[in-house]
Amino acid sequence: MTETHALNFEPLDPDESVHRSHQFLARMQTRRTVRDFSPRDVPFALIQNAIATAATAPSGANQQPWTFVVVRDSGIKRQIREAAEAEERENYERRMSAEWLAALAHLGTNWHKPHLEIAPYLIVVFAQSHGIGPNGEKVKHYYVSESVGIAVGLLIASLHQAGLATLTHTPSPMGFLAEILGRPAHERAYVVLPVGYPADDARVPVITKKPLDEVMIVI
Ligand code: IYR
Repeated sequence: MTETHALNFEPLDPDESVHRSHQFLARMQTRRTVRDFSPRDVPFALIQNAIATAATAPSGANQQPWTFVVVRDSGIKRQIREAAEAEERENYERRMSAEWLAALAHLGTNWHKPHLEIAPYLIVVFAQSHGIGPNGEKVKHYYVSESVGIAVGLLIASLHQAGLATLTHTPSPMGFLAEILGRPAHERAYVVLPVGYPADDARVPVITKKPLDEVMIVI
C-alpha cells in the first residue's frame, strides 16, 4: 500500500500569486549564459544550496538518477580544460557540419575554453543510466535524461537567483569527464557548468528569446 501524508501547501491569494510569478519571471529574464568569468571565490553554501535545489527535481519513479561532482581543485580543472579543448578542437575543425557551425556563428564560440580553469567551480552533472541495488545488482532507471534535464534547470535557476553566472557546456564526446573524475561505468556525463561571478568586463552576444506567442499555444 502507498504510504501518504497530508500535502504541505501554502495557499496564496491570486494577486500575491501573480506578483510572485512576475518577480520570478523578471529575475529569470536577466539570466545570460556567460563565458567570461572572474576567478573570484564563491561562497560554498551557494553551490551546496543550488545542488540541494536541483536534487528536489521530480524524477522517473523518484529514482533521482543524478550525481553532481563539484570541482574546485585547479589541477583537475586544468585536466578537464585540456581534454575538453582537445575534443572541441576536433569538433570545430573537423566533426561539426558547416550547417552546425553556421547555426553557432552568432554566439562567437570556439574550441578555446579558458573559463574551465578560470571559474572557481565546475559542476559536472552525471546521469545514472541505471542504479545499483543493495546486493550490487543493476536497478533499471526510467526517464533518465528528462529527470536530469529538469534537475539542471533548477540548478541553473538557483545559481542565477544567488547572483552567480553559469555556462551550459556540453563538450562532445564527454567520456573524458567520467575518466578524470573517476565515476563508475553506469554514470555518463550530462553537462559541465562553470560557475562563478562574471568578469568585470564580461560581454555577451546580442540575442533574444522567442516571444510568448511563438512558444505558447492555448487551445
Ligand atoms: N559544445 C561546443 C559547441 C557548442 C554547441 C552548441 I548547440 C552551443 O549552443 C554552443 C557551443 C562548445 O561548447 O563550444
